[in-house]
Amino acid sequence: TKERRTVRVSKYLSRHLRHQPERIGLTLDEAGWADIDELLDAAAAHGFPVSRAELEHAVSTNDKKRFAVEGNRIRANQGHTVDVDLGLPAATPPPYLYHGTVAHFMDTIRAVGLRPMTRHDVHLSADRETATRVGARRGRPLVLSVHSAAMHEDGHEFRVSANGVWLTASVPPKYLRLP
Ligand code: HQG
Repeated sequence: TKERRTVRVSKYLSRHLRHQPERIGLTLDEAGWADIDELLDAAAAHGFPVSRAELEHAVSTNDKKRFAVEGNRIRANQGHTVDVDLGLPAATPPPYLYHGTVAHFMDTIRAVGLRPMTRHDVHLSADRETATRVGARRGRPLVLSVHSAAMHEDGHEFRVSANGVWLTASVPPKYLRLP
């Protein structure tokens, strides 16, 4: 179906705009932008032809607004493992933010707090529903509350991505309220 094709295109974009641009010979600039024509040429040359219309449809209908398009460039709004500087300004978080995870990470999280693991930042959600969905990707979701106002007061920096994901370098255990 068209919808399944769109999800495939979105996953292909995520893979190459967040994690493995070099896999298709694509170069991102320091802020994570790729030239759309270069991306489409690279995808076609590597066995995954995508039309400009399909790309635009995948971007505009994306459930999490994962991508930004500006003129002839595109980037992922968050979730990178490659080294990029999105250039987001530091922002004041709401008093609490939420993180969805699963039980088998909890011993480590209790001991060392939330770490970015393979990504650039710890990803936090503004509401419990979103955090629940994030945790549910891995199993039965557990939602942790993060006392972001206290962190901010103590000098931890927060940024918010263009699609509303809150990002911070790490969350020490003392700011976590565990379920
Ligand atoms: C866990 C998706 C052990 C953490 C989602 C998570 C999100 C620890 C996993 C975005 C830990 C990392 C990010 C510690 C954290 N010890 N485990 N100290 N600290 N963890 O995928 O937040 O669909 O890198 O709880 O919706 O799950 O791709 O992060 O389970 O927005 O756009 O280590 O990815 O967005 O996993 O998800 P991830 P995440 P997209």
